[in-house]
Amino acid sequence: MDKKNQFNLDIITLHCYRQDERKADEIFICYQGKKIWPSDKKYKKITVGKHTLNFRIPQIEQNESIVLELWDYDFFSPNDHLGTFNMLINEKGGPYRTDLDLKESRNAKYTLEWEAH
Ligand SMILES: [Ca+2]
Repeated sequence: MDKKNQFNLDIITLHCYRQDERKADEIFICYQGKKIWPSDKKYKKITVGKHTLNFRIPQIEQNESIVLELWDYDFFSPNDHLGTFNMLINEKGGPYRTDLDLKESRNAKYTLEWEAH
C-alpha cells in the first residue's frame, strides 16, 4: 500500500463535560479489544474538565473508521462500557472533535479531540 494513503491518528485530549459517576469516572480506553490508554495503569480518575491523552494509532488507511471504546472501571461489578468514539480518517488536519455515542451510560458527556497526520 502506498504510504501517502496512510495516516497517523493522534489522540490529543479527552473533554469530560459530565461524569457518569458522582465522584469520578475510572476511565480507560480500548481499541480493537485491547486497552490502549492509560498505558501504565488500569484506569485514570477523570472528573469534569480537559484531560491530556497524547497517544498515537499509526498506519491507518484512508477512509478507515476508527472506533475507540470509553470504559469505566468498577471495583465490585463488571466494568461499564460508557460509549464509543467513531472517527472517519479521510484527511490530514485537525484538531477535530468527536462526541461520545452512549452505550451503557445515560449521563456521561465526553468529547475526544484528535488530529490526523
Ligand atoms: Ca467506576
